[in-house]
Amino acid sequence: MTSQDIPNKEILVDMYKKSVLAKINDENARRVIMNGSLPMIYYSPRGQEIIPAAVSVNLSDEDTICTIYRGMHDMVCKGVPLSELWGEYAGKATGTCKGKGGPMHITHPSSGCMLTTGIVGSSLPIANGLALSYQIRKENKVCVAYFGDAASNIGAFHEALNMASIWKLPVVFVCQNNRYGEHTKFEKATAVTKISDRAAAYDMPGIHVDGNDPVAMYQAAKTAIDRARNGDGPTLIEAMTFRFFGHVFGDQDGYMDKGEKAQAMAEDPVPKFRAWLIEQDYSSEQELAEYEAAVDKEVKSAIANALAAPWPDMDELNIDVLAAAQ
Ligand SMILES: Cc1ncc(C[n+]2csc(CCOP(=O)(O)OP(=O)(O)O)c2C)c(N)n1
Ligand SMILES: [Mg+2]
Repeated sequence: MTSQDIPNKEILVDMYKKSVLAKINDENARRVIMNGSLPMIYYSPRGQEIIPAAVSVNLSDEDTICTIYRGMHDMVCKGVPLSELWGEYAGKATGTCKGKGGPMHITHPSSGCMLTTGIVGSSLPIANGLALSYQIRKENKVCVAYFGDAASNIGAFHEALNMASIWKLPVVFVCQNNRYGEHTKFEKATAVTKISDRAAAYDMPGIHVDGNDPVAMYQAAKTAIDRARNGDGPTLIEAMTFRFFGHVFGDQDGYMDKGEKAQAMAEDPVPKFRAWLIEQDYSSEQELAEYEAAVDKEVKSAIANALAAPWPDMDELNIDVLAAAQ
């Protein structure tokens, strides 16, 4: 590791701001579901904020991501505008996909969010396709594929790693290992102890990292993104984390070990990062509190605007589709 790999104060504060934006956005999502103002299916990524925050500070505006149904943090950290994100969650004409995608299919190419998918494992081969286009066009861009631990047991994961390796694609595979795939414990469904070990089978580096540790996660992301950008090929990152709210928000968590969730929540990575920044004198209570209040206001206003926005026009049914109805 060189001194360049140690994030400076500005990067650390930027990373915190991204992670707390994700946390506040999630808190508001759960609030509007619970109070009945926005009935939507929601896969909370709460607890996993540090991973996309650390990845995103290493990406340019032109770089892209492909993510999954649990990708709200990944999207806001990459810069998908809150107004359009919430418009899509609410199924309104103001959404990223004009209300035709809904919560599981957010796409916003201008901020680099190329795909949100509900098909487990499919973010990886699609990220390969994007990365191949950057390579052919000689664009200095990188694509990040986010996915979960259970996705590493799907065929598409293995096919994508193999292809990315033989073609040295500018892609980074970021596995957010939150210890569960739906209602099944990671250890029960996965043959390896470390998913990062699977990288060896495809002749690429595999990094196993504490995804809740901001500095370690930053270094892992930087190493992999620099490698991809320099033309040296893909990396598999396995970022260890924990999912606070069950598979789909509202599930009763009966399949989880007693106490493991409480323990993970007691170690909440976002307030921990906040306290560390203040303790190290990288930021102040006042600066962070002001930012958090402003972000909360911004999220609430995006939600209010989405709820008040019009539904898509009926004509939209025949727009953006391969074949229009006669
Ligand atoms: C191809 C496919 N198989 C099965 C499912 C059903 N399914 C939805 S989420 C999920 C678990 C995925 O877990 P993981 O990859 O760990 O991601 P997480 O939800 O924990 O973020 C499964 C099996 C699906 N959506 N797609
Ligand atoms: Mg999982």
